[in-house]
Amino acid sequence: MAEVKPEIEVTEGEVAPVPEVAAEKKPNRLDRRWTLWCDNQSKPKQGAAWGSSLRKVFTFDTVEDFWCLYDQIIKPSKLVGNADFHLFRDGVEPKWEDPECASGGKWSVSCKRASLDSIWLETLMALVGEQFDEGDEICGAVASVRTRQDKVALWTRTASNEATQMSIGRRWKDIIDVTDKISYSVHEDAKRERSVKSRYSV
Ligand code: MGP
Repeated sequence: MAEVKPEIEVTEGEVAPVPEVAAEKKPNRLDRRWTLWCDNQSKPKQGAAWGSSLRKVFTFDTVEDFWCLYDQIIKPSKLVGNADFHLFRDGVEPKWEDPECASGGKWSVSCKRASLDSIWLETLMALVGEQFDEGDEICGAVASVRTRQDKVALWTRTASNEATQMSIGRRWKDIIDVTDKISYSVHEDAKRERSVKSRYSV
């Protein structure tokens, strides 16, 4: 009987790579690493500083890990009242005090509970999929469950750059497909006063 030659030569002890399978299994890298955080402020401890219940959930940098996380974790609409999800660039804390956020602000949209999950998912995909021309300006996004009205916010880095913020706001509004006006507020203003006037709107 004629000897059957393997298509890929292997020496003893080596594992032959099968090109197609190896290519399929290679993870799809994202341009950046992202971290999901959760903040459950439903039962705040008396005297506890804001942020003391903020926890890192998971950091990822592949499409596969993003979808795995998304599938495994509860949707924001199922969070208890007064809780938040934050998806931020890895290394940036979802706080006004973080150096990347300190001079920034946020675009925010109030929504009914029924639209919270879809707005959040569209926003997540826009972030990890780098759908903003000004990607370096984006710090992250927050989904907030509140008794009054739920909210999703997009945090950006340089509040003073009106042209950049307007461009991001228009793009985000288009992505999440809302028709009502959305507005931009500055973290520095929020630090000073409870009722914050919006700086820009689209
Ligand atoms: P919030 O959670 O962003 O808004 O901030 P919420 O709960 O929807 O209420 P709103 O009516 O103010 O929009 C609520 C409060 O938490 C703020 O007024 C601050 O006292 C505090 N807080 C929120 N953030 C995001 C920060 C932060 O980054 N740093 C600090 N030090 N306090 C914050």
